[in-house]
Amino acid sequence: MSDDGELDLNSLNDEELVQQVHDDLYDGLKEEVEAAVHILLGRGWAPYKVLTEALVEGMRIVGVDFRDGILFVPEVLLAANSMKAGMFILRPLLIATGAPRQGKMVIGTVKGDIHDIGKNLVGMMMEGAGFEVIDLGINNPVEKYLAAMEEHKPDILGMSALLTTTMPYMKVVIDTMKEKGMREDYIVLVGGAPLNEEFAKAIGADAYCRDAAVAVETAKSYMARKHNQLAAS
Ligand code: B1M
Repeated sequence: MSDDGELDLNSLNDEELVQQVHDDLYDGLKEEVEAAVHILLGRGWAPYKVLTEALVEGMRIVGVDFRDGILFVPEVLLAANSMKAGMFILRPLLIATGAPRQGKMVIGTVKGDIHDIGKNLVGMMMEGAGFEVIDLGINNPVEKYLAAMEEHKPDILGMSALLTTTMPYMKVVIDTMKEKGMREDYIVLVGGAPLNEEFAKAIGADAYCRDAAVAVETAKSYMARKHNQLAAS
């Protein structure tokens, strides 16, 4: 503690500082979260480690108390804004890996759903892995996905949903792609907390991605398959 009673984040060891980020995220203290992210990076932490151990884990704790009715939407919004501020610092570091160009992905959160932290994270990690990412934002109706595929001609369509009420909309998009005879032209990857592999299979997606790291690995392996098929034909 400093003389004026303020906690000096620099005085905390790594473990205490990560704990403090969880608390500050919970309390929606954006500036404190930003300061701690800078300190952890300054101590040589890899951006991905800061992201997962400090920010994502902090948001997981927020999610538990949101579910249990201890936190409410306004508090969770503040926590989300603090998380985004931390992610904003990490973004250039995560995407500046100089990875060779892998392919192109259009990604968006489905209609009726405004959760975007996970989608943003997937976008960042994909960029870091060498993918060009076109982010459609939140609350996307099928028309918006179709227009983006037409305009950008991506290799991959990524969809995110965080609500059990919005995840079925992914099937609407995939069914429309089938009706238009364009389903086979794209690799469709889906993700979001309430999804699982079974659901992805049932709606006709190519794969479910549990988290951003899995999304990158899955995208890479599908791109390799696509290139092999093209080479063989
Ligand atoms: Co919402 N919310 N929320 N919320 N919220 C959840 C999802 C909930 C599980 C909370 C709970 O009850 N425990 C619950 C859903 C319950 C259900 O459907 N079964 C819920 C609810 C109910 C609601 C409202 C209905 C609340 C209300 O109004 N009464 C409302 C809905 C609004 C709407 O969308 N129409 C609402 C609103 C909000 C806020 C606006 C306050 C805020 C969102 C702010 C924002 O995103 N800008 C919010 C938040 C923050 C959450 C929790 C707490 C955290 C979500 C998050 O950012 N996680 C969440 C609790 C939880 O998920 N446990 C909750 C961190 C993020 C890194 O993880 O998003 O899972 P995640 O993404 C991961 C993977 O899932 C995966 O990779 C990501 C990175 O590793 N992934 C993909 C995600 N998308 C992918 C796409 C891919 C691949 C992988 O494509 C290839």
